Amino acid sequence: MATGQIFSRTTQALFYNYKQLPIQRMLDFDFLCGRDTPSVAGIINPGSEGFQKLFFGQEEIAIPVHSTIEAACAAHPTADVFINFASFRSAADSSKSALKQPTIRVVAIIAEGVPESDTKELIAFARANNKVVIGPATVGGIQAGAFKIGDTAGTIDNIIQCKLYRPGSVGFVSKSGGMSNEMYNTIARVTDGIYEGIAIGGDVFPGSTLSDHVLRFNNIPQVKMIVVLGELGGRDEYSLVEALKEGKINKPVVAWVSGTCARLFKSEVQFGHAGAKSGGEMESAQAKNQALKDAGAVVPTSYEAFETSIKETFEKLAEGGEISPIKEVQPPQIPEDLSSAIKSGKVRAPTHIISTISDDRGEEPCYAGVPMSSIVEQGYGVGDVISLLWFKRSLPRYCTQFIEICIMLCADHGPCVSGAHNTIVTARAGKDLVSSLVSGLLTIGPRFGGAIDDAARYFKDAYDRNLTPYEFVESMKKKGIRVPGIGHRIKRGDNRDKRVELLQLFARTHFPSVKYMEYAVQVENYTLSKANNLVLNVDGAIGSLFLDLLAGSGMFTKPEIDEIVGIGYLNGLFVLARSIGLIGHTFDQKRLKQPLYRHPWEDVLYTK
Ligand code: Q5B
Repeated sequence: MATGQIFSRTTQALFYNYKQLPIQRMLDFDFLCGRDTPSVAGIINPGSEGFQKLFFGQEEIAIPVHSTIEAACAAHPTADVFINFASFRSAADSSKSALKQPTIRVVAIIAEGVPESDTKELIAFARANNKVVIGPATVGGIQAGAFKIGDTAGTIDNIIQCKLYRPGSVGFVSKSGGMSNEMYNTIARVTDGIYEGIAIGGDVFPGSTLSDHVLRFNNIPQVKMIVVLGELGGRDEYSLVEALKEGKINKPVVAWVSGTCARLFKSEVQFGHAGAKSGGEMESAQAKNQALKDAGAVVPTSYEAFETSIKETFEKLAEGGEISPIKEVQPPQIPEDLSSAIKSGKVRAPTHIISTISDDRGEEPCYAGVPMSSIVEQGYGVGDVISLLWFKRSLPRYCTQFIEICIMLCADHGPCVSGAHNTIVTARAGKDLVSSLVSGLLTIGPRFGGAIDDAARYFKDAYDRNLTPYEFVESMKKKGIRVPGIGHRIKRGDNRDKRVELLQLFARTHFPSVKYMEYAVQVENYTLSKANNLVLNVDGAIGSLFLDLLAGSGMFTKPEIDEIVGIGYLNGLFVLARSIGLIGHTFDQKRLKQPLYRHPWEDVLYTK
């Protein structure tokens, strides 16, 4: 293992697997410490490339994302720390690849449950190549005021509380990541703070050991005293004992091995970490504490007394002039995220969109206030959903049934109509479903299917102004406007559109009033007297009958009806309905594996 410093204020890392929160916490720490460069140079997210936006202080920065470790190392040759957030399944392989990169010096493995045989292999490789492995099963480590791995030291509030934004004089190493957070706090209370803290992880075979880091701290001039928190199980602490006995450590070491309570249990006890289990006597916390004490470490009588031992050791050094007082700095304020500031009621921000028809924020989505479960449990149909989302109210059953009949009757009208033709040609050109559908939908307009709104507008205006059918049709003729809802390419006076008849029958049976529809029929009688193709078509039938629905249901005020007709809701019925058929035509063509359509020459009149 390398000796001395492994991090600095310019250290940069590559972060394996995109985890927004720990990366943002690293960048927030950087900002707090006044670093010039972000400590995360790049992200490796297998299979994806690009950039991830994150905050560096108040500024948004784009951190490059690479799909392979090799590509990331090539792009960021000065980033020498690899922070591995892979799961236990892939952590060993990715760590091995990272260690093999010449640019990578330190690998931190966060995952728990990495197979011991894999870890041993990683340790052997790292030792042979003079590299450092921290973990597995670790939160990482921190060099105060310089560099932090992932979630180490928790929230920004905790980091500020523990003064980790500037270096102190204490080197700290522990097995437990959770306890290291606690100890950062303790150390900040009774000393001038942490210089560097490492959690080696709770596995039986850690990538680097307590003594590895203690020996390293011994070589760092800024570290004046060393605090060690071990735990029962394993023999790692004995290599520290040996180092102390051999005089390899000349700085005061305050140590405690936790787990003394294991003796209170009759059988073998396994604590949270894989390595933390009471084995033989040698592995007990008591034996290790005694050995450390005998070797010259300051070992308290209990964990409660640990803080006092650290305090006394620090004060002795300070009194002896070995520690000069630290110049306190005021860390900058990390800007609060807008979402959390809004949540806590600290700020208000204008919204950019207003929505009144649906809400997906609660436990279940709601349509106009009606939860999904009610829609299903109370047997709502498509007509009810349309009335909630379009008209923002629950309409009576006969109305929603009428809407559903419109949808069913207009779903398709064969392959020869404009929309279906376009869809078929598009599908046969090899285009996808959405393109084929949209190509058909785009034909819906004043001549084809999209005359419902205009039919409603003109019939309403004429009826409300008491125009006779003659006055209405002739006034339209004078203006050069075809009567919307009248006329059909194939339907005739003697070959009526069955759909129109069915809609009329339903309305006459269920609607309280069909005055607008009867007016449209009178208009049809007049236009049929002019030409046999000028029948009331399906658009005209729906347009006039919807006026009756709006006026007769008692659910809409006059201004609301004017607004619906003015905005033009009703073509939506045809668009929605015909989408069903157009999707069917797309599937049909694809199923039939139809080739590219080419219109026959014989069907075109070539003329000058
Ligand atoms: N004339 C629909 O016309 C069509 C007249 C008129 C006064 C009229 C035409 C029209 C209004 C728009 C409308 C919806 C273009 C139709 C639909 C869905 C569909 C489709 C499907 C489905 C048909 C012959 C003579 C001319 C014209 C006059 C025609 N319409 N006069 N008011 N409304 N209607 N669209 O057959 O004197 O000879 O010059 O624009 O409601 O789209 O199945 O196919 O489900 O898919 O091409 O049902 O009526 O008639 O243009 O040869 O005109 O009648 O002025 O008079 P045609 P043209 P003149 S439903």
